[in-house]
Amino acid sequence: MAAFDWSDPFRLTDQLTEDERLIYETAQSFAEESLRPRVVAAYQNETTDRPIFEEMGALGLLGLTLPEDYGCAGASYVSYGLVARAVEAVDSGYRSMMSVQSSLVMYPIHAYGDENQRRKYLPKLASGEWVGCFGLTEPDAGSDPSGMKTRAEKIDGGYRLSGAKMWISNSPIADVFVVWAKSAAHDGAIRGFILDKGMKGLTAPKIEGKLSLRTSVTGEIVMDGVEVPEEALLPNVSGLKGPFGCLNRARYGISWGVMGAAEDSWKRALSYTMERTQFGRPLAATQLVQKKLADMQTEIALGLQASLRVGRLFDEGKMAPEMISLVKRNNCGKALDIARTARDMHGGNGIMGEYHVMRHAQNLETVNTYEGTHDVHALILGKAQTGLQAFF
Ligand code: TGC
Ligand code: FAD
Repeated sequence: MAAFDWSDPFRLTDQLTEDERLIYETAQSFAEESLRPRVVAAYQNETTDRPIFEEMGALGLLGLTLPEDYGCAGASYVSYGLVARAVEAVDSGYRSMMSVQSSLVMYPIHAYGDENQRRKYLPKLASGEWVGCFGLTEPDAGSDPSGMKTRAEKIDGGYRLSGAKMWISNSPIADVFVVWAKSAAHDGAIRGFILDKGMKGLTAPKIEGKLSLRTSVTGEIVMDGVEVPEEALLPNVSGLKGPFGCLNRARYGISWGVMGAAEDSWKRALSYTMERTQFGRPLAATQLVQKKLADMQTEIALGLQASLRVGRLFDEGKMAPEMISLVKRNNCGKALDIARTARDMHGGNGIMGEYHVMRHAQNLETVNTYEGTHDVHALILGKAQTGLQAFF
């Protein structure tokens, strides 16, 4: 009979390739040695540390799955998930910075762009010299991006973009803006455009006062008649499947990432309750606490195993978006419950920054909402089962 490893119940590590293990260890060392020491102050002061992009770039963590020709690692989707897990074990905001750059900016430029666009943007985004953002959501179009008002109008030699995007990760510090707009020249279809910082009429004010995801800056993108050349259009995709293709990748990464935040919360709850004595014995010696720990261990083991399965299917070209909805939704919901419970198990200390658990819980409120809310993913899964559209 094999020994039971309580911290890796299904021996996930044994299911990884040597390369995947190495990438995970690299990301974990970076996250714990470089990100962990600054996260409490960064969260409290709501500061986004731009050099983190360059640090991630130097380790090859940006655009991880894209080809080496563009300065990327050409690694598997399982590796990408493992990086998200390692980084989000420290903070969801840091994972957000990494996954927006990789899945929502570099991926569409690679998948939908032409060779000139790839050569111009990807190496600098891979190194972290340039920061990217992805503008889909608008003040009046969140869960229903088809309701977007941003318009691209054809002008001589290019397009004029007008509209506003809301809740855009990285936008106030971005050099590169991947923006989705309805284009009259393409029968009103949603098309992607790459905008550069400094273009006339383009601004990206910061959204102040978030109580969640405070290490990752969020802003608007305001386009007041921004004129872009023809070369700014992403030529190889039309319609909502463009942004959704990017979201598939980011949502998949999130399903791993939130398990990292959950694991950190669980292990902190375990060590805290082992050490904290009340009523003459460790809290961990009580039945209620052990049940909570068992529930955490179970949901994390199942969630990681599910993400690994989806990652393997992704790498084999057999991914269906509904699989991603399933793991994004379930893992976010479970991680949020785990972080809230871990906060509770820390008693009063649980509200303090240095114990990390309340920050995870606050962050996971956002992660449960962005990239398709928990309920929107339920409707996607409901539609897949019934064939019935229940969005409206
Ligand atoms: P629907 O009619 O279902 O589809 C329209 C077209 O899109 C295609 N499609 C997909 N393609 C690839 N992957 C997917 N997952 C796809 N889902 C749909 C579909 O085949 C169709 O193509 P075609 O060729 O027939 O035109 O679209 P709908 O308007 O009814 O959409 C419904 C719904 C609710 C599923 C969708 O709108 C949705 O997912 N809403 C959630 C919005 C969302 O996730 N927003 C995310 C914004 S970005 C963000 O949050 C970044 S946070 C980043 C961070 O900091 O980490
Ligand atoms: P709404 O769509 O108004 O939803 C409000 C509530 O109604 C939710 O509970 C939802 O589940 C529910 N609801 C909606 N429709 C239905 C329905 N048909 N049936 C039942 N219930 C429904 N977007 C980007 O484009 N780029 C980014 O980089 C980005 N980063 C973000 C960073 C942060 C910190 C945050 C908070 C958001 C970010 N977003 C980004 C936006 C995010 O994707 C949206 O907030 C999300 O899609 C939900 O849209 P909404 O906020 O408009 O909520």
